[in-house]
Amino acid sequence: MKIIITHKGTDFDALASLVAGKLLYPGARAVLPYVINPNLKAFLSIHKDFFGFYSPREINLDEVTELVVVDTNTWKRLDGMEALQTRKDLRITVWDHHVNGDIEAHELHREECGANITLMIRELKAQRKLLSPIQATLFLMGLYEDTGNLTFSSTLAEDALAAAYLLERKADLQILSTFLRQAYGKQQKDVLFEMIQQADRSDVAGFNVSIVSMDITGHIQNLSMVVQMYREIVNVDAAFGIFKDAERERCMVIGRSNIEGINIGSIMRSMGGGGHPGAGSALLKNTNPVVIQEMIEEMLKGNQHSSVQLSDIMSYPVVTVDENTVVDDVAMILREQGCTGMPVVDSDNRMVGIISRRDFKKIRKDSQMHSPVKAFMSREVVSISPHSSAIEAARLMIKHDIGRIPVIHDDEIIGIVTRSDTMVYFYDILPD
Ligand SMILES: [Mn+2]
Repeated sequence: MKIIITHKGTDFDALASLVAGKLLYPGARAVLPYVINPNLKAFLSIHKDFFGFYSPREINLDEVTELVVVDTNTWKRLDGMEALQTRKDLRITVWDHHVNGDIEAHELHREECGANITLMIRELKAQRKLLSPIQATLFLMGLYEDTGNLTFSSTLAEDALAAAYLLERKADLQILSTFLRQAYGKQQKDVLFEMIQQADRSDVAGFNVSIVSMDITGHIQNLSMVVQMYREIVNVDAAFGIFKDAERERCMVIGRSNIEGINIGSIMRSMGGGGHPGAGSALLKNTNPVVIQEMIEEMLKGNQHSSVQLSDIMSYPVVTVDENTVVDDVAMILREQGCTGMPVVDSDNRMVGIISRRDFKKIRKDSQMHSPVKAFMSREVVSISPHSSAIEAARLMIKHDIGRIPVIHDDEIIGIVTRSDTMVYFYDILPD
């Protein structure tokens, strides 16, 4: 007898992998562990008969000759399979996206990617297996749950391609959101309550910060939302939650910041995770929460110095034009420089305005092309200090609908920051 088995505390990725296993190994029995995640119970209460799972007690382990293990690679995560561990005659196949494990497989399909189902979809595609909409829906639930809707930093391009494939196979997003998005349920409420009970605040490098560590079991959805709510409730500059999952030997670190001085994304990237200035997360294996807390505090202290200033990304030297230059000549300079606008200065080299292609639209008559540029330039000039951040520059650009901001230091234009400079900062400097 060939059986397919997955980890206890079964989540949607594990369940999806069991069903995918049935497609890849026709005739094999899929065995659902006794202990499954709560949100799975709701789904299975409706779909159980459709999938035809076996319970461990329905399987006579003596009859098992072949074992397919999916979404785990660790004996102790299996439910009711202890007797198999010492069997020498057992042929074992493993499909897993976790790195660690102690199951010695004869056939091993192990790769790090966002969800285990992604690996199995690759094989289903290769074998041209047909998927029903219900199967596609379940597979997408597994994929979305394990990748946080493709937002976790562990997500690979292949996960997104697998999601696209499942949507083509008519995965039902309506059903999916019913079972997956239990946004603020009991689990989230319990976590938030425990965080608030701890509510440690400390002053780190002048920032009001709260770092809370707690133990969790299994995957809890929307932890990032809980950390966000926590930060708002305790009203700190930045909040961090360190969630230790002892069973999986890992810590999920989630951060939220409300101020520019703390860049959560860069802190998470230095711990192997990812994110944006205001929000991010990292998944650390075999690490102790105390060490993680110290790492965060160290980075908060160093953050001020390591954060990129505008002077690092601005363009310079800056081409300027004198306010008395005629419009015709300014147009020519802009063309030659290949830019769409530039600062206008007076005889003391102080900035008095900015001229951009948009200002040229004010010109109605040809004769005006011989007027001095000061007649058409914009006098309301937004400028910025070299010590500001790229985020501040981006905010100013959005607020004033402008594409370039002169960088002024001691009344002097020392550079100019453009949309493309800020784009380079937001995309290129960030490691993947
Ligand atoms: Mn998984």
